[in-house]
Amino acid sequence: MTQPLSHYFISSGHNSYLTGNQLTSASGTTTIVKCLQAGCRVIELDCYNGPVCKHGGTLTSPVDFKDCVAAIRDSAFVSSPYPVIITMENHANPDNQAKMAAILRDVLGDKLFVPDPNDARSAYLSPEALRGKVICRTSLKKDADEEFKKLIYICNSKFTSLGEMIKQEKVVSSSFEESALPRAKELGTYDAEEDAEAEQEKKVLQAKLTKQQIKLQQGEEQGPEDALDAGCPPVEGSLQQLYAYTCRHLMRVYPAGWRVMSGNYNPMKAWVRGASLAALNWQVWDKALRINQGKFLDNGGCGYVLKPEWMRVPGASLPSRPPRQLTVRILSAHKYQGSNCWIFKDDLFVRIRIFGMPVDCAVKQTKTVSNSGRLMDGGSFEFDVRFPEMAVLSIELMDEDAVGDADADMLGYCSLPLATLAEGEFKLPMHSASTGEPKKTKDTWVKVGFTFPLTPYTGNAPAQKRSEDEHAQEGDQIAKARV
Ligand SMILES: [Ca+2]
Ligand SMILES: [Ca+2]
Repeated sequence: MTQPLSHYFISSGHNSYLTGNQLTSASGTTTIVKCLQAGCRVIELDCYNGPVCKHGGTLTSPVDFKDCVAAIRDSAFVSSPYPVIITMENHANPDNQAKMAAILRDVLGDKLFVPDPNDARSAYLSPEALRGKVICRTSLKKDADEEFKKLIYICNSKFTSLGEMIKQEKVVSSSFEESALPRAKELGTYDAEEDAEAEQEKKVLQAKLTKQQIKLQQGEEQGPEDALDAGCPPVEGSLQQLYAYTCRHLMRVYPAGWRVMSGNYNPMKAWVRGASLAALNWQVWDKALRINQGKFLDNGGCGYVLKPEWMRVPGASLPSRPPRQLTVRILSAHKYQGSNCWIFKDDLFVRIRIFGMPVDCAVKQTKTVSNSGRLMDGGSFEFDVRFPEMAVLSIELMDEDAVGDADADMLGYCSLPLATLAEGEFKLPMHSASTGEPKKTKDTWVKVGFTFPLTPYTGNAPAQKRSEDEHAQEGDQIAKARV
């Protein structure tokens, strides 16, 4: 934990002062406490005169800035000793910034990190050097209050080109809305797939909104001032350029404004670009939070995971390497059916997904056992994995619906970082798809066997029967993965 902050992925929250949706929910401190306890290390506060925190331009009720800071003080180091970053979307005037500075000093006391004014800031300090501290991040306008300025260690800047971003002498930080992420040609089809999924989610969401919600959404404020507008043409470049920026500076990605029910984008989209902070709404548990949970199980759940070496050394680029073969055997799965002893039992199948670098993403599933709640010998599934240090393995226990896979219900899941996967047979505890909390192992479980030899898989083994097409497709993907 002795490398600069920018060398780590850091578990992050978005609009952390909201307790529910983005339009009408109450502001408060429950989400702040919940995510700090789960290891999240970045709390976002939208600050207005008062000083209060609220979602500007919506019917969300405000909460005192002071209450938020006190909640951060009380829960910051319950789950991890490593630094907590308060990222402030600052809409407060200089007088209120002075009040905020006084509150930060009073409430946090010696937990507040006050940067050394003589530090040239050519690199960020490490999580170890900042252990037990709360750090402030925001963008500073020219008329910013002097006392407030003194407390800001991570300064947000707005860029319109990667070249301009890389040249910065002092370490800075920048924010990007999920749809305005820098485009890298190496991620072409991956982005298209993620965009299509987001577009689909948006359609479903828009259809569900009430008239009042649509009205509110249309009147919504124009996102943070320090971020590139979603309307701007995206910054273009290569992964190598992106890593040249992100290995020194802190990049933050946040959910699109249309996600008014507090849903999320896939954080892997941010991490593959080297972004340290993939800010997520923690108010509603979803796929993105499941992936985030798996990723940050690594490194003792402290909220910081070191980036792969090829992302953090000067001149870094995605290496080309042969895959390793991961085999997942589904030995059995079980969901307790209660006193329901003959009709309408669950139709179980297990879905296995890998979220990671584009070339490694994959999904496979077992057959379905109808009306039983019990699945025996689900079979063996092979995956070629090139970048396990990035990947999250998701084992999902599903109940098939008459309509098909798209409507299948998730009965439980287990997300694991591939970086530290152990070989052997395990009875995996399942987590609730709607809360992320572990379920009772006696009622719901999946028994699995993992093998993941260190030696690269050469692709010639007879066990792996693959069509010509698959080989050709893989060749394309490798070509795309190379920088
Ligand atoms: Ca915000
Ligand atoms: Ca069913």
